Amino acid sequence: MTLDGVIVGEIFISLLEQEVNGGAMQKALILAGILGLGLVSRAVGGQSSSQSKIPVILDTDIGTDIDDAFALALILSSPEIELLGVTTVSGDTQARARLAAKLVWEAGGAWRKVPVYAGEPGPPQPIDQGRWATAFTSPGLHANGAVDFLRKEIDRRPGAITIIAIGELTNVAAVLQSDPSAASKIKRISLMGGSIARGYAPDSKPEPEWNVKSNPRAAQIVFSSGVPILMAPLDVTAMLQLDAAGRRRVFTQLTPMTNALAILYYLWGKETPTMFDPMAVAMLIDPGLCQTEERAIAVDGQGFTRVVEGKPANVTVGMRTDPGKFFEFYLERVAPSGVLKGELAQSLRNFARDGDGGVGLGSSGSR
Ligand SMILES: [Ca+2]
Repeated sequence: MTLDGVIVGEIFISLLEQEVNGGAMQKALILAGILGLGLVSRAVGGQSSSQSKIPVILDTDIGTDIDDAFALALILSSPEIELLGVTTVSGDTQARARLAAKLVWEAGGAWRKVPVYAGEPGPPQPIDQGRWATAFTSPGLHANGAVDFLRKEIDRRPGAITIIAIGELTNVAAVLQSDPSAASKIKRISLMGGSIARGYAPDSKPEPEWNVKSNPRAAQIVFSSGVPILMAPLDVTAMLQLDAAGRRRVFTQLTPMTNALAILYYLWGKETPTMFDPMAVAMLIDPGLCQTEERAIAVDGQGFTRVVEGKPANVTVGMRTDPGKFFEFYLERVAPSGVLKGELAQSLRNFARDGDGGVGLGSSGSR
C-alpha cells in the first residue's frame, strides 16, 4: 500500500470511530467499504505491498536489553519498511533468533513469512527474555546462516538494501570481509552505536558504547567500508526513557504484539527501558527526528567513536534530538491513540491476521 493509501485508510478509520456506536449493520457496511477498497492501514497489521518501501534487514541482539524488541515492534508498525529478514548476533544467537521469530509470528499476517537467521554464537550473554520462546519453532526460523543470508539478499538486490544494525557489528563486518564487492552493494547501514559528545549519563564525557565496545574490530571494518552510515549514538538515544505512562500505553493496546512486548518487559526485569535501538529505525523513517551532521568518524581499539577533522565524511550522525517528538512518533505507531477501538477494531485485526481476503493486507511483500 502506498503512503497515500495509508492516509486515506486513516480517514476511513476516523470516520469509523465516529460510527462505532451505530448499529451492527452500519458497522458491517463500513467494514465492507474499507475492505472492499483495500484501504486498511497499518493499524491492522500485516506487511503490505513493497512498492516504494525501504527494504531492510534487521541485525539484532534481541533478548539481553529490552530495546531490541521495541525496535522490532516499531518496524512491524511502520508501513514504510519492507522487512526482508532478521539476523541475530552475540552470545546465544539461536535463543535470540527464536525470540525474533516468535515476535514476528505474533505480529501475524505476512510478518510470519519473514525469515530469521541466527549468526555465529559468541561469548555468553544474559538472555533473560529467552524463556518466552524456549520451544518456539516456525518455518522461517533458521538455526544458523545469518551472514550467508545477508550476503545473498545484498547480491539479489544490489544497491537497494539497508541494514539496520542494533547489536555488535560482527555479522555486518563478516559480510563486508567475505566479499570485497559487498560494500558497494549495501545501500546504507543504519546503526545504533557509538558516543560522540556525551556518554550514557547526562552531561557525561564520551565513552565506549556497548555495541561498538563489544567488537571494536568489527566496528572499524564497518566504519571504514565506504558504506553510507546513518548513526544513532548515545547523544540521541541515552535520554529516551520509556516512562510509566508510555509503558502503560503500549501494554494496554492488547494486540498480540504489544502483549508480547509486555511479557518480554517483565522477563527483562528492570523498570525503565531506554529506547536506544528504536532510534536506529525511527531516524531511518523520519530523518527529522534528529539534528544530524556529516562527519568523518573513526573507531579506536577501545571502542571510542571519534570525529576526525579534515577527512571526508563517512557518517550521517544524530547529534541532538527532542525526546518528546521521538516518543510521539514511536507511540503513535506501536500504540496508536484514537485509532480503532473496541470490538470492531478486534474484528479488523482478526481479519488481517487470519486471512487477508485478497485485499492487500498480507501480500507477499518480499517473498
Ligand atoms: Ca541491541
